[in-house]
Amino acid sequence: MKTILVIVMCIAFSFLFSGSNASRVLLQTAQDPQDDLVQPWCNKTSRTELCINSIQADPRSDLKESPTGLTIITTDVAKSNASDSLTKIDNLIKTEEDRSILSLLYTCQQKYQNAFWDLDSALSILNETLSNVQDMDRKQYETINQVLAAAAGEVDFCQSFYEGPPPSPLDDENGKFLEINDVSMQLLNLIECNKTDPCRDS
Ligand SMILES: *[C@@H]1O[C@H](CO)[C@@H](O)[C@H](O)[C@H]1NC(C)=O
Ligand SMILES: *[C@@H]1O[C@H](CO)[C@@H](O)[C@H](O)[C@H]1NC(C)=O
Ligand SMILES: *[C@@H]1O[C@H](CO)[C@@H](O)[C@H](O)[C@H]1NC(C)=O
Ligand SMILES: CC(=O)N[C@H]1CO[C@H](CO)[C@@H](O)[C@@H]1O
Repeated sequence: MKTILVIVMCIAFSFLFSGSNASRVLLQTAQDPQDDLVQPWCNKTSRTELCINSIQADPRSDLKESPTGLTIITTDVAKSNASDSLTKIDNLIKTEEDRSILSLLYTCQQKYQNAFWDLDSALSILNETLSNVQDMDRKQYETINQVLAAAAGEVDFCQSFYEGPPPSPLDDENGKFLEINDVSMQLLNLIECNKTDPCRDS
């Protein structure tokens, strides 16, 4: 329905601007070439919907022109998730009185801080490979893969530290973080290994 409307509008415009370049520009915009990458790459991951939704919510269209750019976006989402979790932990620590939950919160605070810095270093290498317009080399791939896995390990630790009952106040955050971080790892593996699992050869 939306597509039809856009097409009708474009036809209307091309009559108005016939002979000029304006109609051609409008028709190109209507096709939204960015989605050409988002759909097929996210489709290769096991979390297609989360991948597409996270990337589409990001306004930086220049990053959607390469699979490395897509990985930067999902890594940024995970980073801001970690940051949100840290804010939540800070607030909970102020009022929590149960000692075992306090202990969980202090542990997870440390873990999320580490995860945050892990993602930051992943982002700086991803950004480097993006701006050099060169293929990611194997060493860069290995490093990014390691720091993303390390970030997952931190949050895994936070999740398994405390079994409850009651459930950990960070259950939801941990789950969401691990899911979006998993999308970044799958995209990274797809870029370098053409599969969602890490490449271990050579
Ligand atoms: C997504 O993948 C499925 C198979 O897993 C395929 O049937 C479908 O056409 C793909 N869609 C896009 C938009 O690539
Ligand atoms: C990414 O690289 C560009 C160009 O080299 C640079 O201007 C930008 O500050 C970098 N961004 C981050 C987050 O590192
Ligand atoms: C990537 O893997 C798919 C199957 O998973 C295969 O069809 C395709 O040819 C591979 N591409 C390259 C460049 O190896
Ligand atoms: C705090 C939190 O979990 N924020 C977001 C984390 O990322 C997901 C998407 O993966 C969002 O839906 C959450 O709101």
